Amino acid sequence: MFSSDDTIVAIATPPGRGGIGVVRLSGPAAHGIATSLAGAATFQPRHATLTILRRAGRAIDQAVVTYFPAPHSYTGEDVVELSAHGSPVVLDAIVGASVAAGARLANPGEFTFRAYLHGRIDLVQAEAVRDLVDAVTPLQARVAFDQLEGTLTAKLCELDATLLDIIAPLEASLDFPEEGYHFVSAAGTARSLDAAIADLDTLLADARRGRIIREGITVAIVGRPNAGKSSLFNRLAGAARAIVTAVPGTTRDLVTERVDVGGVPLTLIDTAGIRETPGDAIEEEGIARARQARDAADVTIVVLDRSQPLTADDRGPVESSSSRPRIVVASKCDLPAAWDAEEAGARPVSSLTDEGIDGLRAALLEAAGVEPSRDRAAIANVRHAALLEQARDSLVRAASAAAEGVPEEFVLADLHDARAKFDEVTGVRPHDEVLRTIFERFCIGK
Ligand SMILES: Nc1nc2c(ncn2[C@@H]2O[C@H](COP(=O)(O)OP(=O)(O)OP(=O)(O)O)[C@@H](O)[C@H]2O)c(=O)[nH]1
Ligand SMILES: [Mg+2]
Repeated sequence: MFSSDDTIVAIATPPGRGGIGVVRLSGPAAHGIATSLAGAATFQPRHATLTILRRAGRAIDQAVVTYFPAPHSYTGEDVVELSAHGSPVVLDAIVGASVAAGARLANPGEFTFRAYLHGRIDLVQAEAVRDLVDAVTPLQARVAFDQLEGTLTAKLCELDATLLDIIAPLEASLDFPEEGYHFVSAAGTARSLDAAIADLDTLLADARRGRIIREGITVAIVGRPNAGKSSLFNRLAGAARAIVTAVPGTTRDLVTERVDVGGVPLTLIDTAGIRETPGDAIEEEGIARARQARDAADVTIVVLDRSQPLTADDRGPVESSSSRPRIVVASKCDLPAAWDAEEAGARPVSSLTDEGIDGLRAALLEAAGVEPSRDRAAIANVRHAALLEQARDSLVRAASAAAEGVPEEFVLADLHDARAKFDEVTGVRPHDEVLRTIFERFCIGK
């Protein structure tokens, strides 16, 4: 995919201006290029050296040069970091001088790819680097950092060791083909496999939570006209985004806003009030969109006005959302109650006084399946989840084959398939296509 015997260069800090900007070189010529730019004989490993970088004798900038000899560097190759003043003009000039001295411009993700290629990190960790750089909430950053620390890889190693323990006696009994299942009973194998499947299930159960942390969830706010949906939306969004009036049927279009709730990015959607007999064609279209938003959302908030008696128009939103994650709120709880919220299983909230709003935020995370206090490594990556599902299928096949006393080689074939999927997650057996899609999504300089 990428060639890796040359020396690459890129600006490692974000585009724009800053106090400092870093240009990174990696490859066999990194040290030589840096010394030629600095007019120095050599740089001491891992020492910050203040020097002046020049191109064709003309000074570009003063910079701090740090040399990390292979293999103790980010990429596992010789790496030099040049910290100069953070001006795009200066940094471009340093990159240009490096290229003139023999470096090549790095492709997106190429530094991390080299780290992977030289065994400094596995594929899960490489993906974690990208997720960490891309994180927009503190929780996303923490989950990514857990993966960078190798939490998922460690779990997969444990599972793999369990599989090897099951495989070894099966392989051994293959050497005695006449009788079958020599060193282990078929039922015992099936039992061990069931335990391994249960372990994998725990890991997969976390995958949904991981996806939510990474990608966030959509929350649709629905209810009859004038129930207080837009007011609640604005309160949760922390800004007066949607129009609020005393006129029923104020909201027509869907209004969306991204908010961070407990580290999870939420896309809130305010919708038109749903009623059976819309006033006009515009309201009718608004209601159709409200229904679509409700059906597509991960969680629905159904708003019932507690200050008014319930009507037939309240029943629709309650009933249509009952089979999916949803929260029923009793709005305007600062006003005298027309019905009993507790009896109706609704959480009292007031967008005016803020009562019940914090509790609602926590309930949203719970309804989405993210408990904010849980502190486990999560599979945040669709690629990982898909591969582990496939591994699970193979294990289930192997377990039922063993339980039926099917000859060992068939059980073994499925077990080897499952291990191959584990290897694919960590990148022991990568496909070029997979590598390309993973590293393409990096930015240059990472
Ligand atoms: N006292 C009080 N009034 C509220 C509260 N929430 C909303 N209201 C009032 O109820 C009326 C309707 O509020 P909206 O937020 O526009 O209701 P909606 O459900 O978006 O209405 P539509 O967009 O027409 O479907 C407005 O007059 C709000 O001021 C609340 O918590 N307390
Ligand atoms: Mg509204």
